[in-house]
Amino acid sequence: MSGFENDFVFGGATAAYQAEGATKEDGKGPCIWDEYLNQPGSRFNGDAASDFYHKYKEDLELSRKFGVNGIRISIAWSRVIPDGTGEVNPKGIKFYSDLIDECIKNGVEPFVTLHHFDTPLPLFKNGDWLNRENIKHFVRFAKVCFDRFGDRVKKWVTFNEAWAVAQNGYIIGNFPPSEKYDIPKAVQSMHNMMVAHAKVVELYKSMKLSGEIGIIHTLEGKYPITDSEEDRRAAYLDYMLSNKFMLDACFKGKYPKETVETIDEIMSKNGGKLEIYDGDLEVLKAASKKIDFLGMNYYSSHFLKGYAGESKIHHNGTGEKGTSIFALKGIGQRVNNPEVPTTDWDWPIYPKGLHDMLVRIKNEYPNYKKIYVTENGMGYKDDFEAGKIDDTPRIEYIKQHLAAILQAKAEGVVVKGYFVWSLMDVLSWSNGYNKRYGLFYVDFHTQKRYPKKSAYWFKAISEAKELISADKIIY
Ligand code: BGP
Repeated sequence: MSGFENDFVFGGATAAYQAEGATKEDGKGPCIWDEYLNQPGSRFNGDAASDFYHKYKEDLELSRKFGVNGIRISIAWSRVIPDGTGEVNPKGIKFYSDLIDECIKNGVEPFVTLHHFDTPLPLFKNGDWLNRENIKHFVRFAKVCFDRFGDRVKKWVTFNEAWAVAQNGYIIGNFPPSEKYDIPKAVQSMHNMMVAHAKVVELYKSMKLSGEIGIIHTLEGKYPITDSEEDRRAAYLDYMLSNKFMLDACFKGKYPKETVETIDEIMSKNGGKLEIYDGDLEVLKAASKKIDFLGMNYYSSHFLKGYAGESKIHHNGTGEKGTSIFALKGIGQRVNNPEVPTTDWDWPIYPKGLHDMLVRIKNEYPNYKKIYVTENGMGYKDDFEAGKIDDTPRIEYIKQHLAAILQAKAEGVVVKGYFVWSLMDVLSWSNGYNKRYGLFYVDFHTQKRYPKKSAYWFKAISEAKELISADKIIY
């Protein structure tokens, strides 16, 4: 396949807390990040972020001008229901209503996520996704959103990256509540989020609105670094924990025997046991028959080596290349593959992993209907030269990943869109503002936007519907 069909979405992605700023304006309640990133010693926070709250019209106009015909936004739960459970905030509703109208006016289709890491503070303190009570509050929040915006929003996403919530919060410790190596909590919270997802899918379908609903998973490929039995086993275990457990929940509507046995093994090595409550499996089953699409975030793959020791992790949050450590008890160790380049934050750049994962979804979950690649992009320390940002390495990164998508499409995988993370530069949760991803550069002092070379290139491919070399772009 040489090109993309006419209805392929060339989008840009954002998330409420990373982009909006205005964290205390118009009755917004705090989410967990407002507290977490305002603790003494924190290097940055999202108080201003990219000021999308005030500048969204400009960002959407830029989108239109640069051929971006889809946008991922998320609705901050605590802007709509400030304490997560009580009164609805009319100003929060108005903000999202106006934002959605503005997207549509500009021909930029909104893909709207209900949970992008930003649980309202009281519910977070209450146990977040480990507290099953919070499921019903989330379903209520979803109902408010479907009631108010469901006439105009045609693409809904329940959760963004439940794996990131669980892994970063309970295993790596670089997201709140900053716990480390607690794999049992991570697994339990993932299961609970899958139940919450399934209940929201059920709700949406029962409302007979004319749109579609899906979920976004971050799906990193897991490859053994050698062909040894131990390394293959490590890759298998990491794949099971990070990817297969929740894909099974969403698209098979159950945890097959092999999944249950492997997760039990991982849990018992780490001193825990997964609790599945009465009715959970029925809810998962019902939603698996109704889900309309899979959103797949893909940045990287990992190379695994067998590992028999205790868990040991160092998160590279500053871009000092080569400082990451990641080894998990009962699973394996992620190691450097000398043949694969990495970003400054040690993320392997491996477009083949995207192709392989797309094909794997098609083969293992034949009921998947369609996939949107809902995030892909390159964290990069952009050089700002008097308003010119030549980010050719980012263009190369995106181009290679789009080529991987084209290859998967040629092999029969249904992929209907691609969203660059991120539309404009935004806050990076655990890295700050120097890890930039945007098509549009944001000067965080003035909040002025500057199209990068990648924006001009993205416009060219969105118009041509095929890949174009970066050399063809006059910038
Ligand atoms: C995904 C998140 C995004 C975004 C992106 C880049 O996990 O959905 O919100 O942040 O990763 O990650 P980072 O900012 O950590 O580099």
